[in-house]
Amino acid sequence: MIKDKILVIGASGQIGVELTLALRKVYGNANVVASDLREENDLLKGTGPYVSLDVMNKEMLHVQVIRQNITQIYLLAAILSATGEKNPNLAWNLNMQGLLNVLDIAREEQIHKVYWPSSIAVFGPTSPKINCPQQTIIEPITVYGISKYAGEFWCNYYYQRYGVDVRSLRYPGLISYKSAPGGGTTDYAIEIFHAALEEKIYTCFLKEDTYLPMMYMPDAIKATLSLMEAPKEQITVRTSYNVAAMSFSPKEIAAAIQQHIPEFTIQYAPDYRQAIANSWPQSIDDTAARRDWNWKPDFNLELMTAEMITNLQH
Ligand code: NAD
Ligand code: AKB
Repeated sequence: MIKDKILVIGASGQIGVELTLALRKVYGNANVVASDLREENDLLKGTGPYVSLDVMNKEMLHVQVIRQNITQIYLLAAILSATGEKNPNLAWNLNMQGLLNVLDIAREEQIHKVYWPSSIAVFGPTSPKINCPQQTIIEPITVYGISKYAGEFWCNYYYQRYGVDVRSLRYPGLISYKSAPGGGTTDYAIEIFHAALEEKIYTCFLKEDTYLPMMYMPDAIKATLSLMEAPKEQITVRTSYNVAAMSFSPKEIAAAIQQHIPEFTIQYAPDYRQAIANSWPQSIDDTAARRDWNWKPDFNLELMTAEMITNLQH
């Protein structure tokens, strides 16, 4: 049996840190190589190999894949929705070229599996708002959403044409306490916890009734590992799977936090991110993920809030 050797690209980011640690538990520390453009995250230090790597430099990436005998690649390097609107060209270039570099190398080196996350940002104002289906009208209005939707079809293309086993999830907004978020519209749902514990007041950049699909990081890691471990014949979606856990508004998460910190207050000053949030669905239908690889989340708003507060207090 060939032992898997994994390369995580973008390992110092919000998902990368936790996914790298989770993969190291499953595959062994030495078999998961973390890489990023920026320096190694403190939580990764001493837990396994780290290389400095720019996914835009295809030659350097190729050398690392060969040198390290890589058999699986997890590509997490991207520019998210809010930062993307400030620099659309940069977002398009990184999000597209980074993916194409990885897919090409995966094809040439016969990499066993590739993981690449998409997002609920693929959906646009014409998509259904409630329980947005897997397949529906998809007309994104952000450069991030456009790049994710195009990326989904590149994944499907490399699978259909070259047999590259690339798998993908449309993550909702991810909430976590270990590493900071990287410039998304859903980042408010993390900032609010830090503000509640430190200043006891939070000024939210979205309106109080803005519902968005969200997920606690342990569920996102569970979904990712389940998808990647599922037998190939069970994967029926080769663009990207909808995955859902919870949906709430700023007003509702503030109320959940007040259950633990009664003196906490929230005020609202919507900015350019409101238009991005308005274009996304409020909730997502993830029937295909539940059917194909038994997806089921563990955390709702109350459980996630209790865990976030406990963990941030320590
Ligand atoms: P992040 O911004 O926290 O992390 C991305 C990492 O990629 C950073 O550490 C950054 O230094 C690195 N990076 C940037 N350019 C690079 C380059 N040229 N070469 C190598 N590394 C580079 O992002 P994240 O939140 O961890 O997101 C990871 C992936 O998941 C992205 O594709 C994102 O679109 C997707 N996603 C995230 C969320 C979320 O809520 N966090 C939701 C949906 C989808
Ligand atoms: C963002 O807000 O850009 C991300 C996402 C939902 O893709 N968190």
